[in-house]
Amino acid sequence: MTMEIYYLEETDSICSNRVIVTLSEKGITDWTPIKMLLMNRDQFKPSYLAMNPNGTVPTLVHNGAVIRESSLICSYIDTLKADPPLAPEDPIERFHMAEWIKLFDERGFEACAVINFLTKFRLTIPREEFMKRWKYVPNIDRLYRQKSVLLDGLDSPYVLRAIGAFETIFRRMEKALEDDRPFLMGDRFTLAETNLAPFIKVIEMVRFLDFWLEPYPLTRAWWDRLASRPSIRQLDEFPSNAVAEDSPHARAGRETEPGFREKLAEYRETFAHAF
Ligand SMILES: N[C@@H](CCC(=O)N[C@@H](CS)C(=O)NCC(=O)O)C(=O)O
Repeated sequence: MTMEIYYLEETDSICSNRVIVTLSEKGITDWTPIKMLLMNRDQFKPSYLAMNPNGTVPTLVHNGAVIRESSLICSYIDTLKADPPLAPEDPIERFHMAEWIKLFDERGFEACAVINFLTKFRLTIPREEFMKRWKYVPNIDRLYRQKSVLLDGLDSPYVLRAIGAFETIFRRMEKALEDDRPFLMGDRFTLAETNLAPFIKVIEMVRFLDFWLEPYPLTRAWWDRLASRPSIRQLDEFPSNAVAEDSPHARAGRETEPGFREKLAEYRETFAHAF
């Protein structure tokens, strides 16, 4: 049996880290790491595109079979070994978990990418790097989003969209956690956690998490529980971590915070009815 994982080993690589956290929680160590670098445009090399025509990372290859899409890769990993199970036993609850993951895929991913682009990528990486990369991006949605956020910063409409996505996620989490359950699906840590934690990590890296979660104390406590797990703690050992106060994420976050807080207040005032 062989298992290769093409991934980015960086603290803010949200989709790769979903897979890394899931593997750690399952205690699976017999896999071959194939590290990619977006700045080298590894994701657009013909041999990679032949496996993953989306030109995105991660990709898992198990005994020659290719599995794409981080949330599907995590579900696949959970089937490889029974213990510990990362999904509820009850079939209905399994669908409820899938509903969370769908929300994180459909809205959380874009929102998290926007926060990364608005802060670290916009303020610390030369624009020319992106100009070179944009020539290859095979997906028009991704291209327009990246350009809009890098060129227009806080004025990009994607910023308010990103705020809205996380506000929806946090409001729903706060409600789900009202019955004192430690994790989204109850007593068991599941794929709902492995699929969301890397996104929250980025918000923490740019130092937005403390003020953003002020109205969501149960979600805050949920994150504190997760952050102490070895599977999540290891992310701080990867390159581009933001442990230091002068790290690119911390610096770019501090610079963006005042304008971002205004946008968050604007969203909360205008969309108080949204859920
Ligand atoms: N829906 C995909 C999205 C993967 C994705 O977009 N990954 C980013 C890195 S976090 C990427 O590969 N970006 C390529 C680029 O920006 O050119 C998944 O969940 O696997």
